[in-house]
Amino acid sequence: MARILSCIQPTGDVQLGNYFGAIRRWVEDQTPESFHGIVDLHALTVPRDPVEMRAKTLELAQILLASGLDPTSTTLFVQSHVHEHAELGWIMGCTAALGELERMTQFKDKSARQSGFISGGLLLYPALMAADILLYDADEVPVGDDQRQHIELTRDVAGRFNARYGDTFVVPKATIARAGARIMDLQNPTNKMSKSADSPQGTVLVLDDPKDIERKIKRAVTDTDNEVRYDPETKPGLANLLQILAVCTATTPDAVAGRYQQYGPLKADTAAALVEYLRPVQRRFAELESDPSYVRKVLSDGADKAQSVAAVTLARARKALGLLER
Ligand code: AQP
Repeated sequence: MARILSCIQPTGDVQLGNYFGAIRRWVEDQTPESFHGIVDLHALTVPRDPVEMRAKTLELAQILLASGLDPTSTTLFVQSHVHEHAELGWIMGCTAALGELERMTQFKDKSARQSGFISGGLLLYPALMAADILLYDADEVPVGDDQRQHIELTRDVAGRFNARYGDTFVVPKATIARAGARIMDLQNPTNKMSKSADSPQGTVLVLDDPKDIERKIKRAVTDTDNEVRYDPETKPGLANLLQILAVCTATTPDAVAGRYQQYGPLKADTAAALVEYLRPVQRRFAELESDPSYVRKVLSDGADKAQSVAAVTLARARKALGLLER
């Protein structure tokens, strides 16, 4: 059974891309070998409001459980509860080259978008992410397409460490879904949908009211030739809607495209399908919201389980590096 590790940041409201690219796959593929972290330390690459940080961390755990993660099988934990992440993160920062980190697309995009202060953490983020993955001897990392480059870096630093200090880490591979791996912003369909993008009308939130979901889908930017065809290059807005409907109806974008002649009915059906798709998650979320102590207990148990694995891997890395034991 493959060991699976994948994480998500409590950086805002969970959007449809997070759900399609990552969360739904965590749920579908979960086994006792699945580890999923809420990576709060990653969220600190930009200054955060502390009150919101706590609230968003708890809310994200509730969304993950409402989505169907089963804590009797999957290990769900908060990254900062397992100190081994920060420690191996430093070691990985010393294993990655500066040039490698500077080449990361996400670093270039996010640093270009930020005016003024850019934290050192934004550059080091992929080193901490490598640590997140390697601590759990993960074979597979189910992520959206935007994370492909970070997983490649993880593979490179794991290989480099193993070559320098002896076989220590499992070299993982990214697993990317065929549909839903890159959901685009509905208003700017050449940009990926993102929690932190300032595009409220282009971003569908998992907890959005059905009326808002309908409105956002119906106003999604498409093109003017009104020919229904799956072509992400020349028709990115339409391709995005076809992807969304394909995931909701468990088929492929091409198959969905074959059923429509006009954009209007396609948009109406996509909105309706998405509302139904998210309805059970929203219902379970409302139930869990009223019981925060249950969620806190899940996270506490999850941290214990995660740490029992992470500590063994970190000890192996420390030994390989020759760090003196106490
Ligand atoms: N648009 C997307 N389509 C498909 N998958 C996506 N993911 C993110 N956006 C899309 C996947 O969601 C998982 C968790 O992402 P994250 O929270 O770690 O950060 P991110 O990739 O940077 O996602 P966001 O929403 O854009 O967050 P912010 O705005 O905080 O940077 C990952 O597996 C990711 O691939």
